[in-house]
Amino acid sequence: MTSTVELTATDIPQERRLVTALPGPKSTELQARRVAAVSKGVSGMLPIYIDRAGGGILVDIDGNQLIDMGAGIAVTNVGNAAPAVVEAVQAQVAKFTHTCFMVTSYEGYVEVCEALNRLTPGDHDKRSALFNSGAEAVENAIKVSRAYTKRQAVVVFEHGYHGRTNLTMAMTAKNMPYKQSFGPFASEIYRVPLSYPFHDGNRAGADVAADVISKIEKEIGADNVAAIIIEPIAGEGGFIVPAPGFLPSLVSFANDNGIVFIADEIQTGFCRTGSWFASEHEGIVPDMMTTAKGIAGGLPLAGLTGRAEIMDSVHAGGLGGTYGGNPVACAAAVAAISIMEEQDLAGRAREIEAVMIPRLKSIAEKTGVIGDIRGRGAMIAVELVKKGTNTPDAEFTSAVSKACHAQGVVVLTAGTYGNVLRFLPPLVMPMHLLEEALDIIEEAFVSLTK
Ligand code: PLZ
Repeated sequence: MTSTVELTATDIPQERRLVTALPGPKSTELQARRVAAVSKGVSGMLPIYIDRAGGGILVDIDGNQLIDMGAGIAVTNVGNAAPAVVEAVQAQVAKFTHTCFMVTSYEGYVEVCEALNRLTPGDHDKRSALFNSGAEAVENAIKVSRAYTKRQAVVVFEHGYHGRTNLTMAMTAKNMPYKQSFGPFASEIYRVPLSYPFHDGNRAGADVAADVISKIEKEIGADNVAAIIIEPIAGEGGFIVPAPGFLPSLVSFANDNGIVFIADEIQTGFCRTGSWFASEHEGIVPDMMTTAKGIAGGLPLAGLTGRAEIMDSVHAGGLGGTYGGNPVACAAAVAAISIMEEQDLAGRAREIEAVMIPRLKSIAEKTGVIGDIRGRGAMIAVELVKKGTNTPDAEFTSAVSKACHAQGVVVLTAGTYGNVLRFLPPLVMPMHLLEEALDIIEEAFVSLTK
């Protein structure tokens, strides 16, 4: 067990500080090396190279200190290089780095599975398995659902994102940049509409779900469906929170028809939305859940957790991989989970929401270009539109994001239409830095709408 550490335990001063223009000379030099060495297929949002990070700050190699409003895409929920994580990793890495859990086992893997079984919704008997990446967890969720149900069809949603491997590309909605020219894609994937209140005229969740169910029955046949998989809040799709009732209706349809209901909580999990998992906000109990990102404080680890009878329906040896549940990543996860529990980081996420929402509302009123403010906890976004309409404005979104970057605030974009500015601060973000980031975001909006 890790000892209690202070909320933002880092020796990096928690202040934004620009000592060069961005990018600075050292980053510029590295960027040239990158272009010569790294495939162009791997894009980079900011040509800034990081030296150290902690709390709410990223320090680049030129000494600039940036406010981190992205947490490496919802990963460093406990902060970067959180001392308890560092300590656990250092201790483990000095003992052994790898055995392959399928060859000779170790406690850390079991401990992470126990934690997942305990923390995910529902008090039924559960089992878990560990993998290296979110996409790999999703792939395995589909494998297990198909083995359990002896059916093949998989239902996915518009605006959904599940990864970049071949199966998960088929499951991901957006073509550019994820799928373009990478086909052929896996078969037996069926896409249905998502409840998207801002763009569907605020239709009731149960009504949209009824349409989805009818579509499944007419076009696929409920008894051909192995799994329905959904992000309780669509992440890459633009932090779309489905209308209340949408998720529960789908869960009861799945339960009534022997379909495995999978919540992809890879982005929403681990206190991000103000509870351990976003499924809890609607009181749903998924049959299976995929997790990754926030689970291990930045080390690569992913989990698949589900009802014991589903998870144990696979033949021995059917699941695995060389590195899945690597001991160093497991040690990091055990430490990160302790931090989240001891410091009530779900409560912190709710505090972050309480600060952000009124500030974003005031920016919306001042500028008229924010059509929707949404999300939960420390997973908040604004959807940008042409003034007075709900027509997406991707160009303006990119301009705001660039203006924030130039001032040393790392914000991310998202959304099917590229017009969503999303905020995913580490949950240990000091409040004064959050306020400063919001000041800079506000300045960017105000100056660009003048
Ligand atoms: N499911 C819900 O959010 C990863 C993708 C970044 P991996 N999201 C960030 C990018 O452009 O590649 C994600 C997710 C949800 C699955 C995944 C996939 O997780 O760990 O990136 O494979």
